[in-house]
Amino acid sequence: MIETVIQVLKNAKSISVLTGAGISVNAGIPDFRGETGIYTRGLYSENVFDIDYFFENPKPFYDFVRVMYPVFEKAKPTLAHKFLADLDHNHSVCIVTQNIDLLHEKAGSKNVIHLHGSVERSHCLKCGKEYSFERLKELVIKSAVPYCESCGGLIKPDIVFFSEPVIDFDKAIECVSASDIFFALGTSLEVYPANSLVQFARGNKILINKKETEMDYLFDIVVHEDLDNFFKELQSKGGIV
Ligand code: CNA
Repeated sequence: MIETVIQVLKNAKSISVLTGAGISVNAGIPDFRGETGIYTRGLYSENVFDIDYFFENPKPFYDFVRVMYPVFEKAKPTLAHKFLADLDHNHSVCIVTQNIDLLHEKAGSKNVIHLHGSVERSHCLKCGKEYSFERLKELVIKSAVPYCESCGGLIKPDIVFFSEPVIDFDKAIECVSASDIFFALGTSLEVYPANSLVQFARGNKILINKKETEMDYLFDIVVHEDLDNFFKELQSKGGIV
């Protein structure tokens, strides 16, 4: 299987990649639905990330922010993130990520579409005042729910909650449909519309995910393995480009 992926990579000029929370698990950021995921362990319910619930009761979401922002801050890119960043040297690469953790940028990837936004900035929902990652981290230590320092409005990170439209989906379709190969990495493919991108892919479709997904049958190559182990083995077999 690895030999086939090496061959496919060698022949490809343009590569599109859909990444999910699984690529950041080895960096210490838990996913939602994996073995040690946030939902799997019952740490937070899906409601916490729903926009209507957030407007009703933002406190549970900010309890998550208080715990997770320091984790996001400390996290370092994994071998898989670095492998993707290295592909930039000799290929045209476009990464569509469902992740909010900015680890692709930390690894050096240039062309990243953040379908679900990121933790980089937040805004006041009333006056639009911008807050940096750092500032929000400070505010949630001082109060259970952070309100705007200028107008008292509720602050919301620029991440996409359930029931909100995703960002740059047209660009994501363009990138996926224009590339020679499509990778889906570390994603359960349970979240729409990110999971529909596979239908726009042409050429080889490769899924690498620890657990089986309900969309495995749509891919040409499916590997159920830890991503870092997979790319380490691929590199050891000369599959670096
Ligand atoms: P998910 O539904 O939690 O699925 C993650 C998948 O990754 C699971 O099927 C796991 O089996 C698999 N997995 C876990 N570890 C590894 C590994 N080391 N190697 C290979 N596979 C692994 O997450 P999705 O991304 O599919 O769902 C989309 C959600 C998750 C988006 O809305 C994200 O914002 C959200 N999320 C993001 C982060 C982050 O930014 N790092 C963290 C948690 C959740």
